[in-house]
Amino acid sequence: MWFGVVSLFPEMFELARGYGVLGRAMTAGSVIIEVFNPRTYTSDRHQSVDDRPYGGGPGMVMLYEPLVQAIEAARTAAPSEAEVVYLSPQGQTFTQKDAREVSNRESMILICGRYEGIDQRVIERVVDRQLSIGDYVLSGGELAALVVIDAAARLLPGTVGNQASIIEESHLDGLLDYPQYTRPEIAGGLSVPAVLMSGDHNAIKAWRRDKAVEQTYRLRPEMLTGRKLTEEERLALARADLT
Ligand code: 9WO
Repeated sequence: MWFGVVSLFPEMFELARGYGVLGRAMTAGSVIIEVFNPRTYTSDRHQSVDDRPYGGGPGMVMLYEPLVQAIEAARTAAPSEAEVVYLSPQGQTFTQKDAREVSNRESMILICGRYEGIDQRVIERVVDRQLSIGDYVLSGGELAALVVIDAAARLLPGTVGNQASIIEESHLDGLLDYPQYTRPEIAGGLSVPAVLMSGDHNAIKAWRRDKAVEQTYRLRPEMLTGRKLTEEERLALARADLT
């Protein structure tokens, strides 16, 4: 998948190449990140990319022209028509469903703002959609863009470690993960649940599904109240004495 990223800090995306699943996907070429720096598209002697806000107030606002030219360059370089997404706290919250949807695309353009934001006319003229990764303010959109790229990259077929864990994960869709254990058998005075040592794969599967439902109910009940429970989930909660 191809990501065109518009950012004043291209090095932040090169860093990703060095680490883990996303790094390997970049090295293997299944994820291509091409950065377009608005600084390249300035016309004044100081290569200005920002200016003071009309109406006054603190900080600076990213200029329309360099930003739109960088976005146009990204559009031209994209292998297919790409949606233009602005990472901002004003967007809808990015979810696992969005990650899956992004991973099914061939290309996407991500705009990373800096300073106090970008000229509103960029949003009106070229941005298709705003996405937020959560309700907090960062110092720029780059880390949010990397979150979107990372979440989509690990879902791409051929990404190392992909298949088995992704299938397992989508099987327990909308639920938190079940508890995991590894050696030794006793750690901190706590034993591994006996069922996991039993070798009974059906019992292990059932236990994990029960625990996923139970953990979700206990830790993030709103993830369940937002939708209808499946019969399996209702039974799991009953077994845990939670309903
Ligand atoms: C700064 C600011 C200062 C005074 C009054 C209002 C203000 N708003 C902002 C602001 O939102 N700055 C943003 C910094 C401008 C766009 C890039 N920045 C950003 C993106 N911060 N946080 C995000 C972000 C993106 C996606 N998901 C969560 C947060």
